[in-house]
Amino acid sequence: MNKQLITATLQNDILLRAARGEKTERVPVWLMRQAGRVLPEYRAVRKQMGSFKDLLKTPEFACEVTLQPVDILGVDAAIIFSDILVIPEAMGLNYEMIESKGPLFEKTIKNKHDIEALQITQANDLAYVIQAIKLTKRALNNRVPLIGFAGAPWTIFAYMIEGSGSKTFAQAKKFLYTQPEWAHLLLDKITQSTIHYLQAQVAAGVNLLQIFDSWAGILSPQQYTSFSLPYLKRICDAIPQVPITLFAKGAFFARQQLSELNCAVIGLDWNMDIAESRAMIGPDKTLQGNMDPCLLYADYNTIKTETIKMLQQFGGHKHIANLGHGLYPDIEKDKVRCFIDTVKEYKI
Ligand code: 1CP
Repeated sequence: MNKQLITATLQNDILLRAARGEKTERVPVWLMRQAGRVLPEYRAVRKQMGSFKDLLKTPEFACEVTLQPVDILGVDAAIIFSDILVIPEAMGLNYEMIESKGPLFEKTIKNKHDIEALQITQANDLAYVIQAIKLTKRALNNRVPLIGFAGAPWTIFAYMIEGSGSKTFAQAKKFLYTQPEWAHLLLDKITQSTIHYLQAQVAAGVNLLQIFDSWAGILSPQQYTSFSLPYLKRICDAIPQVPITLFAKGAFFARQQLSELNCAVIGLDWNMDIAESRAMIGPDKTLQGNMDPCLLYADYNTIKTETIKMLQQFGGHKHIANLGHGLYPDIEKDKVRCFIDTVKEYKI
């Protein structure tokens, strides 16, 4: 029964086919942060739950908000409602999500001793996420694929050192320059934890994985080569079962190196030129992205014409349409739908 559930055919598998590089009848589409404050339906569940973390840790509600964009917006995939910060928490660093400010950790990593005290996450440590995935798979009833995700080791490292969001992540970068050996030890522990966590997500039924390296762009090319790419490589090599998307925001300098990793899809942000990216990455990988999220503040006509221009530049194949970063919470739902409908109506 369980095996049947996992191998059952999806009614809409266009996103998976595009991720595998197959020709598709149209361009598939989903949006980073598609579940969230953009939807009044999300805000209602969120209000009922009280805090963001309570919502995250209640599988029934996490499942409900994961399904919302599939039902309301018509996207070609669901992404499990969770956060990249569940890994630092499982390793021993508790955080609070402060309303309209972002995450705040009680304790940060300062030295070797702090790193040694961290646990390596095991497959069953994040049972609430795994339970949410299982519930969501059942509720989706094979309509569309389910995307699992985690933060890239460097991005998780940055939050663990800094203790909150930051414009520069100067403390995290200082750690790389002053304590490189311990930085590698911490990155290794995060990588092991992330691999266990992603393997558990795959076992629970996710069809594709995305790794968010949201703070890739603040590193120099040399630092990225030393402190991010080897860990991304380990993750890609450890999970051959499902296609992996690497989204390294701002890492325009690393596009060629990313193309050498065992991933199926590379996410582009809106600063990255599409033709230049294709030339650097080569013909094999599927590309995802890359509309400026702010386009969705424009009028409907502008949204349509700019979306069509983007689709033409990607060329129709080996492309998964998305924004170049997450949706902003104050964008109108109908504008989001306009972007999605334009992609779905576009004739390759
Ligand atoms: O109730 C709310 O609206 C809180 C806002 C919110 C939401 C909706 C946060 C706080 N996290 C999430 C969910 C979330 N986070 C998803 C869900 C699935 C979906 O995409 O629909 C995902 C994939 C994430 C991933 C995530 N969390 C990233 C990587 C992607 C990115 O935006 O670069 C990062 C950096 C975080 C940390 C985080 N979580 C929340 C906030 C406000 C932040 C950023 C803090 C900062 O600026 O440093």
